[in-house]
Amino acid sequence: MTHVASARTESTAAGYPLSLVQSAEPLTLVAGVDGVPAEVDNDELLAWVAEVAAMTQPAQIHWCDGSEEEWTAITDGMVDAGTLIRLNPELRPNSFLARSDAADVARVEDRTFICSKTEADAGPTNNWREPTAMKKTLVELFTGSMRGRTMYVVPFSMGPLGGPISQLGVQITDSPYAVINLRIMAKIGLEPLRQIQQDTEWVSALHGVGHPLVDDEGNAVPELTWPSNETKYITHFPESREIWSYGSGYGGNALLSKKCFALRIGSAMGRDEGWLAEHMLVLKLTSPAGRNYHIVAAFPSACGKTNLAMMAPTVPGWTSQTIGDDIAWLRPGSDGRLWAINPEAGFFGVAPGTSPKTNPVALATMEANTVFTNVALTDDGDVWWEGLTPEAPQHLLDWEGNDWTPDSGTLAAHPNSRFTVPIEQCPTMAPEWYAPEGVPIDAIVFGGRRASNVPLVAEAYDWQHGVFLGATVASEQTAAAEGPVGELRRDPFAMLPFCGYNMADYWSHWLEMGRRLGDKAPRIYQVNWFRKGTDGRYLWPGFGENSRVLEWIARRVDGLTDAVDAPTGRVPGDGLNLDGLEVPAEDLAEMFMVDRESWEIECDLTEEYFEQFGDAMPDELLDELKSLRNRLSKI
Ligand code: GTP
Ligand code: SPV
Ligand code: MN
Repeated sequence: MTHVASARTESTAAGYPLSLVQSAEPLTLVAGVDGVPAEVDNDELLAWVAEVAAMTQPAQIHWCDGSEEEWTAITDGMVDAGTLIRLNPELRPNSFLARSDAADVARVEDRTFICSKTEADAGPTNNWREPTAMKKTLVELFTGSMRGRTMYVVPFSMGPLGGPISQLGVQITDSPYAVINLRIMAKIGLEPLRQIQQDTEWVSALHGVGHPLVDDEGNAVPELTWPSNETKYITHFPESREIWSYGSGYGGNALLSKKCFALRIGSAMGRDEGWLAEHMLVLKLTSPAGRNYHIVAAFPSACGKTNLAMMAPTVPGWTSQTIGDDIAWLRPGSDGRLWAINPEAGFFGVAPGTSPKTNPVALATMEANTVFTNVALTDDGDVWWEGLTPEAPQHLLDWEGNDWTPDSGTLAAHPNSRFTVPIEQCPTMAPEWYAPEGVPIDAIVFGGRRASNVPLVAEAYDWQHGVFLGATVASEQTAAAEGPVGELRRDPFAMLPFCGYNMADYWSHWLEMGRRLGDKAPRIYQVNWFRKGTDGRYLWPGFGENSRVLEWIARRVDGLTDAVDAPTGRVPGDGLNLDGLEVPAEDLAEMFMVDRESWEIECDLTEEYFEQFGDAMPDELLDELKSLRNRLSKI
């Protein structure tokens, strides 16, 4: 470990406004000396770590090697400090429960900023801050913010190490919770560190919880079970490929490899370099004849990506394997097709609703080596959440650590409580997860939570129409972000909170990708598992039965089944395989019903939505809106 307790002053090093520096005492780090790994072969990295240490003034620096011993040391340390609870090792070996602060339970979209040079580049759907002013605010907040803490330096690879689609990053954090989660979510340690050589491109990601253990006067400040700060900033600098996140320890706010890098910075990289970074699951579906189909699907947060990625098909003879449950990076390959990898190495999945019925694969995945956050604790030291069992245990400690009984009238687990677990523990993991070049994509699916209007499945007429389907996704908001749960909001491509640049430019980039792929482009579909009847019940059984929809998509891809033209896209008619499924004919009809009046209202809302993008709005999507209106006028 590198001890820098004496470096109690701000850095003069490049990049920080000099006006903030009181008395500079820059720190010099040298590879192989004082706990800096000999593997470090990038001067910029050394300088950055030194600058951050001089600014944040931690008690020590720890470079993570990603080893088992390191995991054990960190988890033991947290358990001793009371910031992590070890679960019963007989029931859930090497697994832990973390309880967050009640004010730090989800992504904070109103505190998330895209700091591109111009506001137009961030676009109307992102919060924008001028980069220099934002850095000044951040430097003030980060100054001294790690006093008394260990500053961890975590090198990581997104995607299989050394793969052509993979990317490298380094997260600095003062949160051991973030470190143990990162070790599950990405490939961390000395191997990725070795790959960051002098000229290698890498993303710097600085994270601080904002709760120093020593105050400005040098007095000790008590530790908290979940250190965080009321002031939160989740900021992105797409031009310099930097992330600065302050004040939150939770999920996407703190595991910077995930939404901040793989989606927000990733999407900006994709725009510049000709690829796509998407909020998509990746799965491999195999027919009874052994033909493999690779499908990506974009659904908004907590709308069923993990479920579909781990689905157990109910259609006889079909199997499904998991490649990713949240993020896909897609690139045209040398064969002209679109190839995808899952850049993550683990799942950060929603716990509530996960049960032997809805997702047995997820339950098998988390039998050991799992970090749970904000679920309930059973009396025998295991975990519980709403939906896990039909009946709740008689006594629990809820996600805040309070006694709980079924009569409490509160939720035992937070609705955005999560499990973090390595993909390698997933019994349905496809071996292709390791394939550096990824898998060739056959179909792209868009979906959301829509109680009305949107049919169970529809096929886009062509790529441009598919981009329109993606651009017009709306979904009922879930607990994955702070905000009014249940309210219908636009969430284009399920990327509203994750697009690192102007959403209209992002649509243009997708249209351009379609032109580049030409007749090798995957087909595009829209699905909706959440349509409700007038009585408020879900019309479609969902979960494993969703395989019926994927099977129809697979047959369409191979030209083995016809489809019927409908206003919002091509639909199966009587082409869905419903053998053995008891869904009343009226329900099925309702799932595909197109109500002209409510669709015309939807078109008006789309027009209004598109208007905010002004000149950046691609004409192709305005044309698609006209075509939709035209098709509706004929029914
Ligand atoms: P993020 O990790 O937040 O990006 O979300 P995700 O899309 O991976 O969410 P996840 O799969 O964990 O979604 C969980 C929620 O969707 C739970 O409330 C599930 O019960 C519900 N869900 C998933 N699939 C279905 C389905 O086919 N039908 C219905 N009705 N609900 C579903
Ligand atoms: C989401 O909200 O879409 C997630 C969880 O996948 S988080 O990583 O917290 O963003
Ligand atoms: Mn997500």
